Amino acid sequence: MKNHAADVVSEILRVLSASDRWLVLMHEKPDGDTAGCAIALSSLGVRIGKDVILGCPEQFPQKYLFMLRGIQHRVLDRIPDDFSGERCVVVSMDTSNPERAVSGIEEARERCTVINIDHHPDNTGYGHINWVVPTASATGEMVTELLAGSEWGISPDEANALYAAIVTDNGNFCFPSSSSQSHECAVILVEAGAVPGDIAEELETNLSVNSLKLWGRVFERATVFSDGFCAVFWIARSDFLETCTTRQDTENLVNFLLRIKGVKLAALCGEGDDGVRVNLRSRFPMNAREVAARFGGGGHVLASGCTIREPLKDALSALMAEMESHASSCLPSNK
Ligand SMILES: [Mn+2]
Repeated sequence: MKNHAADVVSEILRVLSASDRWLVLMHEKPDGDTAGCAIALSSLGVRIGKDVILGCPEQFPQKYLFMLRGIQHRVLDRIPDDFSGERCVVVSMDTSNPERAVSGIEEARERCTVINIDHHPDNTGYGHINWVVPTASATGEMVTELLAGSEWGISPDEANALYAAIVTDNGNFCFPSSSSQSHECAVILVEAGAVPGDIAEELETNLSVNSLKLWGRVFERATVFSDGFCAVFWIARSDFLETCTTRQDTENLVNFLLRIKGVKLAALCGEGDDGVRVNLRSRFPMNAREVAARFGGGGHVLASGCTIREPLKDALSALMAEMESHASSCLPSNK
């Protein structure tokens, strides 16, 4: 497999090897990619005798519990103060900035080495070692490369976690981000013991009836606008309460809007305690990240997000106006 960055990879392996205590972190609202990467690296740490903490900024999502295979995780609201010294390393997975990480990562930087492994193009480079590969379809590809290139190899459980990380982020190799590199990683992981059929079953047959009831409400509200190029739907806080669901039941829900013929820019607005969380998805030539950036958000060109601190109704109309103006700037010939 072609090596993205031999120097940084060997530097990361050197630091991991030299450190006795690893704190491996997932980002807020953990998705399959951050969870799979953090679990795989934690599993490696346990396997080679390191003292490992797998840290999650909030409750670990039920649907990814299958990846843990006995690896303990801890919900952390802050990086522990005693995590300090040259034998300690923090590894932040798939996390583009300190705000999305367990809090205190910038202070921890003064006390120990911070490694930042990510594929978000807007990564702020907050680590001592920053390995950012925007062309990777998932951070899982990078961690596959890291482990495959190490003396420790990849165990079957780690291979399963990394395979799940990759397929959840690149839509089962269907998103434009999927590359020959993605498929090469799949070969490495299957040879290391990943079982794609089992992972697909874990990932695809885990719905609760409550989440379907939530989705039913949301689908009912689908609105297509801007000459059929844009689509939105929304969730009020009361929908979560009445269907006994949480934001975790909405991961990738926005992708359904892109299945409407002709839609190239789609958004899901979810009302939360601290504003309206917006998930955006686009197809070329529309740029979801540009729209998210108008509201202070970020992410990938085709998949991004932001939070709008307005009442739901106002957030929705501001967002739709921004989407409409983006659509007309991208597709002038269609107007
Ligand atoms: Mn990712």
